[in-house]
Amino acid sequence: MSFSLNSSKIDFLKIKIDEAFQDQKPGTSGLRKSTKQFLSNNYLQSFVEAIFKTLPGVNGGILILGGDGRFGNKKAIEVIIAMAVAHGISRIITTVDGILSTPAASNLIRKHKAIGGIILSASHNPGGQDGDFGVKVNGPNGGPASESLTNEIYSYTKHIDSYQTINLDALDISIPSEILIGKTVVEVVDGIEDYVALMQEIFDFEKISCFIKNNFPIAFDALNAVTGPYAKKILEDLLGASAGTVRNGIPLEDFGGCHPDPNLTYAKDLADLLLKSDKYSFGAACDGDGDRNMILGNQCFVNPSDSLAVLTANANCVPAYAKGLFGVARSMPTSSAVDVVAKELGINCYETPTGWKFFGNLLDSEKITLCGEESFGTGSNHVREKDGLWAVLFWLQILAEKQCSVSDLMKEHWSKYGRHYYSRHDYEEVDLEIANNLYTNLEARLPSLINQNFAGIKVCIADNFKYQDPIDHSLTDAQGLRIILEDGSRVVLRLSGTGTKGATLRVYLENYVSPDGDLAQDPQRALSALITAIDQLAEITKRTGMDKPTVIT
Ligand code: VG1
Ligand code: CO
Repeated sequence: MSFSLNSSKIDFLKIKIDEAFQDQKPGTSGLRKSTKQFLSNNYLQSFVEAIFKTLPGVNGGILILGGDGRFGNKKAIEVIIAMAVAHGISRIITTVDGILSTPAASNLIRKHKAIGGIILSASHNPGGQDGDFGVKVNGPNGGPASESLTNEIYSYTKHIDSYQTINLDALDISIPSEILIGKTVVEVVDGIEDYVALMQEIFDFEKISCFIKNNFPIAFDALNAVTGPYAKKILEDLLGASAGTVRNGIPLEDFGGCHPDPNLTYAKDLADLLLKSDKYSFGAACDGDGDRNMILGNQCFVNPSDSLAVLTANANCVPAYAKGLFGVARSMPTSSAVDVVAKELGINCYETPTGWKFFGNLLDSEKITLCGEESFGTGSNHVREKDGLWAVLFWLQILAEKQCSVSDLMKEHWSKYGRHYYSRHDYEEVDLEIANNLYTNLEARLPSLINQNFAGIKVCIADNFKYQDPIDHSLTDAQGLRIILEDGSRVVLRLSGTGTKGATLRVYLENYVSPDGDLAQDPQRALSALITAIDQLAEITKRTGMDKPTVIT
């Protein structure tokens, strides 16, 4: 269907911004603030103006636009369409009802050779009027904007005083259509189809389908966020999982009050189903915008760092990766479980700072095929974002190929490669000043730790992680405090770049046990000496007043 608006009706407007718009530096993954802040003082418009003034190729270019359906999604789409028209974008591709997961957006950017995309999401942060909103900017490779583009956007926001837009009536984006506004075409596409087709190119759907239909019951929790419609199509309609497999499958503006973060704390209902009952053999959940995944088996939680290692070790089970992998990469705080597998496979393993944008150059230059982060993110060169449902299908494909359970696969993996006991302790909503002091105090003490004992073992490295991109040689520093011990165990401490209330302090703990050691310990017990040592050294309990973390993964 095609609708046309009379272009003579268009008034181009230059709106003055009254209030200074400063300090809007996007964090690890775009700009995230409270929904209320985004609604105030042309806040969204100011940031979008900075994007359109900075992103290369805006005049005459193609832009992908959509979001995770949270409160403000549709309104923001209208605001951005009006501004995109005023800035001379030739084609805006958005989706029915504006529903578009982050990996699906990445795919559309690549498929349509767009100049980039704007994804409206605060990812795993809660939504609704009292929750958070966010704007992620992706570049032409489909991945999160590079450090340099992010810095340029930030610089522009510092002196912005007006934005350009047009008067635009409410648009109907509830069905696929083409709408002409002046010289700009707004194309509304089904956001699900292209993504599903991509998954069908990568995996053997028939094999997965036979496997799950043969007494392998699965449960998927979309947490009332963006993956519901994708998961229903893939798991229930195409793979034949029983109706009701997808829980909380309709995207809601406030995610039904859920915190759409797939971990043991915020996806507890699903975790209980898998860990406390024998009803299901496999369970998975994704986050608000569909790029994260949590994998569970019956009585078995898969640590995300282990997940990356298992995918790497078994990539030959998946048609798209059967010919081998270029290499792999993990973010620095992610455990070294994948390093051991890469070594065995004879491929390179890269260590990058936290955030998917650091994988972009490695993927583009075919240095790596798979990559992942400890924060429930795994992905491959099929797009330039982490991809939750892709990881779910990858796991199901491996299990179908090997005809085994999740816990059997984990046991087999550890008995071959050894086990990297791993945990992340998050302290949320810490007073900003307290958190900053704790961090700088620890950083100042790092040099004196070298060759000293920490948890009874000698410290080899104690520093703040720096990274030089192997492709463009750009330098990124201050990416997290590391204490690495002689036996390879380590503690990492970072301050989050995605929280919106106070500071979030993340403590990452890792300890390796070789195949002949005790592989069946409780991770918190296996890591207890490191937990105590870092608490004493960094004075976490004393300074924050919190006697335990908010979230333990
Ligand atoms: C967190 C994770 C990081 C991830 C980022 C974006 O960042 O730790 O690994 O890349 O979120 O994920 P931070 O700075 O809060 O630790 V998503 O799903 O929010 O796009
Ligand atoms: Co996300």
